[in-house]
Amino acid sequence: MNAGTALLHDEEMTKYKLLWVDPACEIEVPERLTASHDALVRNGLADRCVSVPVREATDADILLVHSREYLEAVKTTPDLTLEELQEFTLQFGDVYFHPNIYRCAKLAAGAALQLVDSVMTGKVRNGLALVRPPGHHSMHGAASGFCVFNNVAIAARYAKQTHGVKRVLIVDWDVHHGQGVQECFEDDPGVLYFSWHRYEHQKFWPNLRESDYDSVGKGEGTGFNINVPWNRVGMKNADYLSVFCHVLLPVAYEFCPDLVLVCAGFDSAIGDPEGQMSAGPDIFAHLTHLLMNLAGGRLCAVLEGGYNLTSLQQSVCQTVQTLLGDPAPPPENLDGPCQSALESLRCVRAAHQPHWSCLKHAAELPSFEVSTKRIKDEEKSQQTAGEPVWPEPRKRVAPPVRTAVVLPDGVSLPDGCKAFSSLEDSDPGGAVRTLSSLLLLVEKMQKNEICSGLALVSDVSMAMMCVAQHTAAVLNKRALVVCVGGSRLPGLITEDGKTLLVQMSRDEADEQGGRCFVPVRLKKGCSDASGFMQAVLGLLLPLGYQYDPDLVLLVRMEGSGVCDGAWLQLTGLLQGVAQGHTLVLMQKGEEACVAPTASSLLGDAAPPLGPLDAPLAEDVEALERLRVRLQVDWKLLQTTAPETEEARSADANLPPFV
Ligand code: X5A
Ligand code: ZN
Repeated sequence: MNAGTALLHDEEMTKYKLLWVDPACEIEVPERLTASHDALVRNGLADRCVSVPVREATDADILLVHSREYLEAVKTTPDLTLEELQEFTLQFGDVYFHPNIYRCAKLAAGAALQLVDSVMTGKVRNGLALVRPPGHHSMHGAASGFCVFNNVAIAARYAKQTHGVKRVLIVDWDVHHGQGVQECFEDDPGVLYFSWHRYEHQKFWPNLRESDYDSVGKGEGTGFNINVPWNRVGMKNADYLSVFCHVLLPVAYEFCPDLVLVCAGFDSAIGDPEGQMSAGPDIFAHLTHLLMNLAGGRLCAVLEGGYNLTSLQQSVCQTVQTLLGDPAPPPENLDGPCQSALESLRCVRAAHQPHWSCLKHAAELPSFEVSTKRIKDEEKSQQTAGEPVWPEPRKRVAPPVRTAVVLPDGVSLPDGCKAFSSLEDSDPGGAVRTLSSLLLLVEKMQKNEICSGLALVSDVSMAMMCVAQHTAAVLNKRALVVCVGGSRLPGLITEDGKTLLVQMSRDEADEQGGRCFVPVRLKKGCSDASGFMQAVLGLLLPLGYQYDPDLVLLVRMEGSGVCDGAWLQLTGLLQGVAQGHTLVLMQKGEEACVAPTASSLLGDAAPPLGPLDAPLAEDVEALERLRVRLQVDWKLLQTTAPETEEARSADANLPPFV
């Protein structure tokens, strides 16, 4: 079972604040930390975490990233007078100093290091460090944007040096560009830095040319820096998810990190005065979940920004509850990405197309000028829309039973699972009993009494058909049926829109599919992990998110050929939809797969797949054709904006918060 979630917090880090008037800095307040921590306590989440003490970063730790001169300069600040502090602050941008900030900055960086130690030694699986000051803006020789030491950059260097980590992925979902992190690792192929950020064609702070999509890294590190500029405010859940599915995740899986660090800023959530975005706090459950099967689950999140205290605490709770392994809530308001997001998506994919084989088929840079007319449109729509309001996220209740299994006699019960059966005596182990157990299991999943299920059956196609029909016709619920392997399927799936069937299998007869049937045909079937993952990340996940099913029925056909690693990634990732209500059906004879699948359903991370090779060119082309055909109905599959003037100005007519 998963080894727990660390929470790092120390009241000392609330003990500095802005001592003079500076409108640019007044939002960075001690209450950011107290509100976040109080919310975790109030929701019973802090108690479920392993509390890890914070320490001060040493000079040697800080010098991993910063210059000696800068460190020595910061060391003088505790003894400065108020006037001298103000004077000292003036040499940097959008930051303030305080007599106690040096101490807090050492604790913030030290907290990140303690978290890395806890995760790398296996004391915990993952964790969150609640820290102030934040870190991602601070540079080799300068403070910036409320940041003094670059907590996450120091943690990445430290992980490489102390724990022999070879590849670190840094995901910066803060709404600002972590230019300090970019600067630090620009030429380092061992650290893949991903950042999305409000940019507005360089009109938003820190207003840097090098925050744009075409800064892809330098020298050896070319391709290992990914910037996604948001050129409009008001980005929503769909915009964020589509960038994860079509850029970050494919590249991250190809890179195969040993450790994931998150610059966890929550100013990218709705209500934040800096970000002005419209993604709900619930999106952080999904962003977190989608990263939790990388690096064997080794994920360290470190707080960066987040200035609306309500939005901040809700987002922090969503993140921690997901780290703890609770199923994610259904994502709200998933329409398609907006035109501006699609334009950014296309640019990023085009810029990285030479560097990542998962992007080999990405469209080229748009032929039109990306910025000129757009800026005028944006100026028009920058009227203030008032404070956005959003509902408080629903309380996420984990069902009393996590994973129930229906197994034939003689197959041992995997640790942590509950044996499940509909009847106590008649026909034990028989086909009828197995089926009635499955139907009852699905009903209990829909009542949220059981989260997920696993069954080993003698006729997997028949079981799939029965469960799918029952779910649609009797329970009146929507099922996403994912069929791994197998040949041509009987016409089982109803055309009532209650069932969406995706079949991933070997290239066979040319089948068109339809609205309810998506045949994903791969040359080598499911045995090629690269092609398989490409299909899962770029096609199946966005489809699943957009379809928003009540149940995922994951069917492993006999002789599917899927490799264990890819199968477990699929099982893990799919639990992000349908609130983790996944029922896995496997054919008798696949006993060896029961325990690892059960472990994934229980919330354990899948083992890393290893760096992925390039998928077969024909598979890439086939998937691309399928994506293009389906994107008409499923907008989350879009990766480019239509190049018409009409479509391009569509966003500008929307009020900022919809
Ligand atoms: C960590 C962070 C924001 C700085 C904004 C300056 N910094 N205008 O979110
Ligand atoms: Zn920020």
